[in-house]
Amino acid sequence: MSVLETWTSARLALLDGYMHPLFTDAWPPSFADPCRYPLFGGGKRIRPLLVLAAFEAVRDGSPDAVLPAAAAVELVHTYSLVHDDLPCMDDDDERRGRPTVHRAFDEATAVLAGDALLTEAFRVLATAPLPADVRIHLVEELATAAGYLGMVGGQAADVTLGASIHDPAVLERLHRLKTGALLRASVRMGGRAAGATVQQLDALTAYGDHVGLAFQLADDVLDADEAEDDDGPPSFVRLLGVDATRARAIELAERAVDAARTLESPVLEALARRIADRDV
Ligand code: GRG
Repeated sequence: MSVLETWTSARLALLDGYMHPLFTDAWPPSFADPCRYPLFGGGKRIRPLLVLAAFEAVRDGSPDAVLPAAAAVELVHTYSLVHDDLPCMDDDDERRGRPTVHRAFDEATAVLAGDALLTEAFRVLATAPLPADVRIHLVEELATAAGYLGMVGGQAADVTLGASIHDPAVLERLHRLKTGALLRASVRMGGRAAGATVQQLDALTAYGDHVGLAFQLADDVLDADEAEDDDGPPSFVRLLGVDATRARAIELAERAVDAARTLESPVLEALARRIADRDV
């Protein structure tokens, strides 16, 4: 096992231990199922791993105090996928090789499960064993990245502009919000929870900016087949081609690696490379 794999499996076990009791008590009892189904449905947990890696880049010792923040970003990410799959958005029948939540349950239940996942993120974050002023900053980071000024804004741009985008700079702006903002916030939240200095937070922010866009470029490379379909979503592969899109992802990952080096974090370095060159 590589150093990254060893680190990742230990952190995923901690995270799972923290997240497993979520959405167990419910009334009606059946409402726990559509909430747990996407949350424990095979996600890669990239965002919480970034929270933990950023925290550990700044502070030695146990990462227990940051587990609620790591869970919170995964909860927001999971809600976004549930709502993105709905008939009124992408109308997808499958995600991660299984029926989407509205297919496995029904549409109203999927809307409500997404709502519950999003709201639970902020309840969990508020319970983190961190000083109150730090928790407030984390709430602000997550709300900004997830909402009007971040992921939801990016999704609104996607819904509104969609296939009319022909300029890579416009597509980049959209994706810096739609997918990049939550990844960037993940590293910033880890850093802020650990008490990062201004310099450390700047390095983490640069890292998060580069990794946030590299993630989407890599996603477009993975979905390169869709770019050949005239009705497919706007993508970097369609505008730049596969080779240039992959090259840009690698270039951004190397810039993230430079930022990780200033933080002396081999885990952040390895994560940046893995995100830009992933095969799932
Ligand atoms: C509906 C408010 C609202 C927002 C949706 C992020 C987003 C906005 C939609 C996701 C659409 C999508 C599939 C974008 C491609 C990049 C992406 C976020 C992929 C999924 O993330 P992974 O690979 O997912 O981290 P897993 O399955 O590992 O959790």
